[in-house]
Amino acid sequence: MGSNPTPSALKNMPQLRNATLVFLIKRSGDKIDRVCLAMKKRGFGVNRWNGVGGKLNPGESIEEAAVRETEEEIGVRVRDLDKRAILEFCFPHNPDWDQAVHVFFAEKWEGEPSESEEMRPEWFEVSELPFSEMWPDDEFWVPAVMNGKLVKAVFRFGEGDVILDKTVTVVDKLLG
Ligand code: 6U4
Repeated sequence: MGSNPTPSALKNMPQLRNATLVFLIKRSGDKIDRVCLAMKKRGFGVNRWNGVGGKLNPGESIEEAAVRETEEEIGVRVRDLDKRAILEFCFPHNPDWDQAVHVFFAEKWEGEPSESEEMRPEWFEVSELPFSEMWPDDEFWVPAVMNGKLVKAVFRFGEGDVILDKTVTVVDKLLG
């Protein structure tokens, strides 16, 4: 009895809610040289520069949510989405915040990034990203993604968004 703990351990694994994160990018030749970040004006991640995105609506695919959130938050309609990372964020002190974030580049869009009630967009040189005003995990995966790598990562946060532990892996393929 109780010799194999795996099934109950698996049963207790939380199903992470999906969320999206989209970076509009501009290239110079092959290299990304500019990226659009947006200052979060309210709610989760307030006062941080971030990509745009958010939670899925019922029945929506991850890609549909990425397109909708980008339009709602900075007023542009993206025409392409290229998945570059899957990040799992866990907050043991507040599991309601746990999420799997699907990160995309967009290189084609209609409209110009413009401010909404939720976000204020701005273009940054990739060499001058404002990491001290971004989520603290960003410095551990954003540079690799901007260099063309595909990344899978898991971050566990404590109170005050302190990183308790992390695993960041460059992968050949992103599944899921
Ligand atoms: P509401 O305000 O309910 O409409 P919504 O825009 O759907 O919210 P929100 O604001 O919870 O969703 O979205 C969270 C956003 O923050 C997503 O784009 C993912 C991103 N995000 C969450 N944790 C992050 C982290 N640790 N590092 C990071 N981005 C993170 O770079």
